Amino acid sequence: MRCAEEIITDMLREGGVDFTATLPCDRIKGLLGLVSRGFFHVPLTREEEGVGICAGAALAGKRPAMFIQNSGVGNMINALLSLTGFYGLPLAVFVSHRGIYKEKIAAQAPMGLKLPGILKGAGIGFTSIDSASDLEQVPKTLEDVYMKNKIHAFLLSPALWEGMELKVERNEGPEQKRYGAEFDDLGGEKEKMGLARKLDRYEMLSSVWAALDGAAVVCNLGFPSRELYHIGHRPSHFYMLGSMGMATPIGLGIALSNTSKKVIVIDGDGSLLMNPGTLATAACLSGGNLTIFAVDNGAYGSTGNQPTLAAGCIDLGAVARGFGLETIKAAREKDLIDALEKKAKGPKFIHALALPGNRDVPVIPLGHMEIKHQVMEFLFLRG
Ligand SMILES: Cc1ncc(C[n+]2csc(CCOP(=O)(O)OP(=O)(O)O)c2C)c(N)n1
Repeated sequence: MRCAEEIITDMLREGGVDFTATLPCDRIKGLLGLVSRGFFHVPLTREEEGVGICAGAALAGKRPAMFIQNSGVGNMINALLSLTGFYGLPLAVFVSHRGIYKEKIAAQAPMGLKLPGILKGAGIGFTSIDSASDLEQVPKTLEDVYMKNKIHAFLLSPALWEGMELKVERNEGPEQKRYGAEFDDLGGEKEKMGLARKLDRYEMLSSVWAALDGAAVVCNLGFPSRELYHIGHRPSHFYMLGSMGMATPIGLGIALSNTSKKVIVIDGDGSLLMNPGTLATAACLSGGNLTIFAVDNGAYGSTGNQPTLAAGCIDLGAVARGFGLETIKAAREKDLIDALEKKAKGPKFIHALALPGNRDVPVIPLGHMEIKHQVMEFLFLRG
């Protein structure tokens, strides 16, 4: 029996799709692997960017399709309406519909449950795909998208994949391409300078955990927060449960509002690339109480280690320096701790070079309101 991922990719091929753009979700990593290997593929930094790229591709005569998580639809609405829809360009959007079926992450529910209403309100057509038999609707709808220049979203329920597991490695992400010369390609020098990647995120967070004491810590969503909680909870930790790209903005907001506390943001390369403009705001507005600890593992770790553009093409440290942030590159335990403890006049960006990989730790047992209240109590403490 062909699995759902293979059926979909066959339908794409038959429907003439020749341009794909993806931003990963854990629940469609099998599909993403097939798409990135089988079609012209653009790995995105932000879903909204994909709308623009696909609009350009459609102008150039392509049949574009996007593959994203439903949270990303929230990042796309304006561009979908004022660009794709307005100019009458075709776009098929395959959406991993989270928060509706056997969902472990509560923060997926708000967008997941409201998504059909949001699409309806925006006048965007959609088809809910809950089982293999629903896939029969895809070919005709795809034809409509490209022949009648429509936007259409296919909402892929996690129920679809049940019992139809991809037979090839299910966890296989998109092809591990190298996107250009590796920025830190210093040969043997890298080792001597202590910039060779030796620690994964869990090892890195364990190494610096003690140095986070006393600071308000905003931690990136997914495995970074789960791992930090597992290493050791403090009431000063704001664990993000959703809202990718918001770690540094949240930390910046705290740092601007409470200058008596040190604020440390544990961000990720994928999340920073989704919202790099926040580094400009941080560099220009914040003071020495803000530190951005950017765990650069070159991957969307939490969704299956699909490579980000930081895996060889983008030097995040150089980006941060370009915006005017004091930047320190580090990979070894001692250097990471020294970097955190180093006094700085302005905001500091620690480019923490890590290996990809997640530790299989459980989801955080605290409720979101409990997390909020603990952090607020910590922030209102004097001294
Ligand atoms: C808008 C949006 N798009 C996609 C996702 C799915 N998602 C959750 S975590 C994550 C990866 C984050 O990668 P990175 O910031 O590099 O951190 P890492 O997990 O590698 O430490 C993705 C793509 C999401 N939650 N929100």
